[in-house]
Amino acid sequence: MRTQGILEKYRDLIKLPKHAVPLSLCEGDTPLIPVPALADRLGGGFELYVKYEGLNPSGSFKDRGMVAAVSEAVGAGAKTIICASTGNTAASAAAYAARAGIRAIVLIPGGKVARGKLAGAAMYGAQIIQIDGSFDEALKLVREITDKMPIALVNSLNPYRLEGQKSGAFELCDALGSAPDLVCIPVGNAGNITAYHMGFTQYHELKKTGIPSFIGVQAAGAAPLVLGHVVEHPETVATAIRIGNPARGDQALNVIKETNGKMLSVSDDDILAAQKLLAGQGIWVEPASAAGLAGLIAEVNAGRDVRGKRVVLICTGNGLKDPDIVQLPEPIKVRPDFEEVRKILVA
Ligand code: AN7
Repeated sequence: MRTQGILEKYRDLIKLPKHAVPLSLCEGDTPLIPVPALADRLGGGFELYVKYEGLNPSGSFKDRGMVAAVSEAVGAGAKTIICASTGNTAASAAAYAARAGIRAIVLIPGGKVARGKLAGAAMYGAQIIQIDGSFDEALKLVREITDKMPIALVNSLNPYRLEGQKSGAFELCDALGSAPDLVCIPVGNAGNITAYHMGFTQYHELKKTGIPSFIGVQAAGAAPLVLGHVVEHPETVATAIRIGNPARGDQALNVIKETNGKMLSVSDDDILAAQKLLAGQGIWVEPASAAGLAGLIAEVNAGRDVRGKRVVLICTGNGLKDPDIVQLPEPIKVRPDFEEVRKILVA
């Protein structure tokens, strides 16, 4: 049973100021699930794992960084935190603000925020403000607000977000005995890929665990880091990564360069197909979280040799976050009668 969170578990490795307060929803320590059937579909001969981050307390990877950011903010005296969000950051900020007894304000882009995320933010008690604009505009606004008002910013521009987030890399090294060879990760605002690289680098300096290559994956309609320019009107079914001007884009590109990795984009159809493949293994993730697998498939199809390697897909958010993406079949309706149901089962 998990009885402590990442701040306690990795207290010697996560660098927070002295004023940071204890805070935990027992986040982290998420499953690393082997998916050999998917590896076989890709030609086999390698190890493939899903790091199932959707099993964090608020249902996404964001909890790792958020617990650190809120711990620091509260210790510094903050009574209110704010973030711009495509949904998961909002739910996570709201959860940890509730836990710490402070106020959370979340700015979301107009439309297209998945219902499970908004429901979470509302349930945890955050004030939700929808702006008539994009995530990128919301983030700009949040920067201005936190410059001018006594409100703490908890987007991943906040360095403590990365401090907590890097714990995912520690867990991978602990579980596998050393770093995997390749990490496939969806990229939106680029905080997560930056943090994982920080984590692997820190662990390697301490324990010689190695540093993996990174495949960063964006949605084709929101792929500024692949295109090399800001995308004014990002569009993708993977609304979590509907971001046209990533705050940590340059750092993400550095990670790719340093680790001999690749930043690529995949179509919405490929993302949804990858989501179905994962669900076929019993692992239901939200669309953005399937982008890593879609990217790996694209790379293997393009000739990347992964034989003999250990590959990890970072599946960032739970499928329950975005129920509306699922096309529900019309249920078959019957009277509660054995014969009627039997006829359907043998048809
Ligand atoms: C499921 O919640 O940006 O590259 O505001 O929710 O670190 O931004 C979400 C991002 C991947 C991309 N997968 O991570 C937000 C937000 C899921 C996400 C990403 C997000 P970053």
